[in-house]
Amino acid sequence: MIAIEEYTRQLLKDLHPVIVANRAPVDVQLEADEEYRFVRGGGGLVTGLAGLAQATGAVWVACAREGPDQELSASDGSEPMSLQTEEGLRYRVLWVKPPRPAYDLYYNTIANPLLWFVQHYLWNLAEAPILDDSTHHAWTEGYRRVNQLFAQQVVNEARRGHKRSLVLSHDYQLYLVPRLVRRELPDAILQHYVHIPWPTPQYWKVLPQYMRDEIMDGLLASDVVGLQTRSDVRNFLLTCEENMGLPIDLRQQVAFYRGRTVWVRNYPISIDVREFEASARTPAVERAERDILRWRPRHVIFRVDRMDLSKNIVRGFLAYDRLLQVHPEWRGEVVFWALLQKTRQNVSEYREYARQVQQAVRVVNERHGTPTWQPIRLELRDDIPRAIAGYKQFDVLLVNAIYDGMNLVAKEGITVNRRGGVLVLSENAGAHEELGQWAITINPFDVDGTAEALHRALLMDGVERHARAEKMRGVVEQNDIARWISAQLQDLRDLVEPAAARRPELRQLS
Ligand code: GDG
Repeated sequence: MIAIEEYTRQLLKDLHPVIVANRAPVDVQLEADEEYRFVRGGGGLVTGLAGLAQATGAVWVACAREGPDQELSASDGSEPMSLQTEEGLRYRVLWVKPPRPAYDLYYNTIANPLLWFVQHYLWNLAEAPILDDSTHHAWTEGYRRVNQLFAQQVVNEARRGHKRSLVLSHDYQLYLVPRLVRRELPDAILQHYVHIPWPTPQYWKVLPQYMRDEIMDGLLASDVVGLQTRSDVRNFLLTCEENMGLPIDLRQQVAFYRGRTVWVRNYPISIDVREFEASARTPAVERAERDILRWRPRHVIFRVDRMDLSKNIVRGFLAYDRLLQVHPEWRGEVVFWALLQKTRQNVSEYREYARQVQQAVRVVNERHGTPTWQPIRLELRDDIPRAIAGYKQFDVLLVNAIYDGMNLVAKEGITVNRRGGVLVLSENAGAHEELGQWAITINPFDVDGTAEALHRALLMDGVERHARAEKMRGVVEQNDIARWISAQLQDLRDLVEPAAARRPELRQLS
């Protein structure tokens, strides 16, 4: 469990914390014996917030998304449900139960294709998006409606307690929640954290004005808006200024809206270093590592990703193709191992992307492969122990995201790698602000540049590789997940509390 410092504990003592996220901290599985099993969910958000939920006993408001969630939550009254994982971690989850069609519009029409694409600059604007009445319908009947259901559960939970509420809401699915909660709970402390990049004000104008204004109005009801990087903070404030006409202060990192001061801060998300190192020593990981040792050649270039368009998987293979053409000496000496997970298959762009990824692998393997050597090893599987074994064994880790909020793969990989592996890192991944100095930086669109970066990484001598790896490990160790949590809570104490005490009349205006 993440250690929470004493002042944090003191701060939380007088508050009623509520975490709000689309996903619950556990994945619900229904076993053959009709018993439910609760497995800790994957991903950075859960790792970060699970520690906080554990330490504070915060209720976690989340969506009943799929079959087992829905079946379990159907028996749920209006009280939070206590769920215990096999490791003995207990969470209190309050389910939001949107009707299936509303959830579909919210998640598969607005959040994932539209907002995710806007925030990662994924549209080819000459062709897409085409917004029409169906988008408007998805916004009003899906996104707005599900956000209302979330806010209602937050308010229900807040009213159960007698203390002032601290509502920590998360990510692009829930931008309207802070405003909806503020209307009912004017005195609550609200923080909304955005895990994905915040694009420029101009790019937000892909969305119709009512939509982008509603998003900003929603978020700006928070006391603090948290983002991953300094560049996200700047883009957010410029969006306030240019798209909303608001006064801002870039140096103080604040926007002024409806008589209130909104603090905009960057908190780079991270990993639980100690826990991650421990997980790298588990039997499942060691088993996977033994398997890798059976087939690995001298050099392994590794990547692990959800098959998301933002991760730039196809260009990664094109760059490798270039490497093998321009530097044929690597043929037979290296394998590019890609461990990929299918994701968001209800969205047509993702189904098409999965096809393109597999096609690119076929082309490279046919072009360069020999009877004894397959240049790319593609594994489509959801297997965290195997991913961690890959982290331990890589010589080069390729993270070439088009844009990425943070990218935890980069941080996890360098933390447990045993070979002085080199990180080839996109300048547009949030992690680049912390690690860029010791990684090999690439422009993710430049496949020749990426090929040269891979070449340089493969050639780098042991002393330099280990020195760079050591520096990067140090940065992650210092800025680990406990720091992510405590920096946010410290700001809530330092920024929100004094401001609220000094200007009570303004709080009432919201
Ligand atoms: C979003 C933002 C931001 C690896 N193999 C498997 C698996 N993993 C884990 C990794 C890592 C996570 O998945 C991926 O995290 P990323 O941060 O790289 O990327 P997103 O999923 O896009 O996360 C991102 C993050 O939120 C946190 O704020 O950093 O920028 O896009 O932890 O170890 N997970 C599962 N199966 C595997 O085989 N389930």
